[in-house]
Amino acid sequence: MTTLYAMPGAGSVIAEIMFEELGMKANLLYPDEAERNTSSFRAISPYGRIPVLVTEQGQTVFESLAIVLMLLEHDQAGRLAPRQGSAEYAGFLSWITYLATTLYPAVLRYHYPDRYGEETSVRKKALEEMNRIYDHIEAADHDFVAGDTMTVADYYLYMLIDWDEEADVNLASRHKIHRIMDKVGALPSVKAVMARQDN
Ligand SMILES: N[C@@H](CCC(=O)N[C@@H](CS)C(=O)NCC(=O)O)C(=O)O
Repeated sequence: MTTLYAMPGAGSVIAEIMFEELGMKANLLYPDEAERNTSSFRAISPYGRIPVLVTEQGQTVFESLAIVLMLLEHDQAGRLAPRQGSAEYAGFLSWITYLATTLYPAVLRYHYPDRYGEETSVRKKALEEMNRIYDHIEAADHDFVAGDTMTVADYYLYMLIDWDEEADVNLASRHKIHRIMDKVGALPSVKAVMARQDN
């Protein structure tokens, strides 16, 4: 069976939502900080970070974006993303990569400012960057994050915004993102996954 190394309310949420959407059974493991610092865990996740996926074939995948792309191989019906090679695929790949490589790190800097420098200024700049990225998403000429249909990129944004402690203020005038959050949050898969997180 597929295994996911997870943490409640962490980057493993996106994989959990995909399992639900794809009807995949998975074994969820919750390593504590000490376990995440062991050499055996560091061998599968260099920074000791969550999430890590271990496929049925025993392949190990770290980094949430890599896990999303790996799990999309199980989406035979193409419900969660445009098919590779389609006209929409380039946009999908660009936007989900943008979230994973810009917004996710900004949210991490907001939550763990001490890792990056002087806390107040790191946090302030992280928040500014989060808002800049929200602006880019809001201004893009399509209804959802990566195009005119909902994709796993919208679920990914939902996960990141769930960690934004100032989301009420930050999203107040961003009606498109607000609407996307409402639609994603209403999905039974998302409701089920969020209900079992501890945050
Ligand atoms: N770029 C990584 C970031 C993963 C990450 O930072 N995960 C956090 C949880 S959301 C974590 O493991 N934090 C524990 C730590 O850094 O010690 C990804 O997309 O998977």
